[in-house]
Amino acid sequence: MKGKFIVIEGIDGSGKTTQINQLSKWLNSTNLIPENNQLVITREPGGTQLGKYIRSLLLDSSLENSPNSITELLLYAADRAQHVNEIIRPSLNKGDWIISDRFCGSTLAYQGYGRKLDIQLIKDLETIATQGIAPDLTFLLDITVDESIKRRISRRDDRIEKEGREFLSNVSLGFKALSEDKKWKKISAMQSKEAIIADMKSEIKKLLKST
Ligand code: T5A
Repeated sequence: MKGKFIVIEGIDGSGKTTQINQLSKWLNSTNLIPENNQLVITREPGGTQLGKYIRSLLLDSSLENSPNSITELLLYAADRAQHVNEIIRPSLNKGDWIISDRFCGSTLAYQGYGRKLDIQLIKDLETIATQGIAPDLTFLLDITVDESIKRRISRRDDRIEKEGREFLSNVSLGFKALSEDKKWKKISAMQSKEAIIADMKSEIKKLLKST
């Protein structure tokens, strides 16, 4: 793969969107991305047209009969398979850079540690959906569960956010464990927005030096 694939993970409200906007401005103002290539900003679920439909099925909190845990897992896997095939693989082959708001780590954290689904099953689906594509760099934006709840107080919760504090605490523990296992770059997202972006820029520069 010629391009670079960067993923931002974290619990709800950890500041992923905020930091992706900042990173995008910064990267587009540098000459780090080769001249004939571009920066692709995307997300899961919902990075493709099909994925947008899947996203609304997954996050709609008004559904009378919401998806059961296995259906939910399969919908996230279907969204990812489409995303990898339609956006991620072709962009990386062209040499483009990708920043994705969430990827496989979110499924391990939410459906594995949150829903307590079988981790091996999740990994098997990950293999099917990604066909070997993996990020070059994953950031975990780490905030406390209290801070996550505080930052989202004025907004309506989606179906996953409605699961509440205990679920989110398990997801948060999952992210911390994954970040150690998988050597992600864990950044305290309790810092100012400026301090967080400075840490991220420095890790991206290190990635480029090492490749
Ligand atoms: N999901 C996803 C699964 O269960 N399994 C999976 O496999 C996948 C891929 C997706 C949902 O689906 C689940 C996880 C999610 O519940 P999403 O759109 O990714 O939904 O959901 P969120 O993570 O909730 O996205 P948000 O947009 O709500 O959160 P962000 O992007 O992390 O946070 P952001 O940047 O919008 O910031 C939130 C607020 O905090 C402020 C911002 O101004 C904003 O008001 N803020 C800060 N405040 C103080 N200090 C800072 N440093 C701040 N940074 C941001």
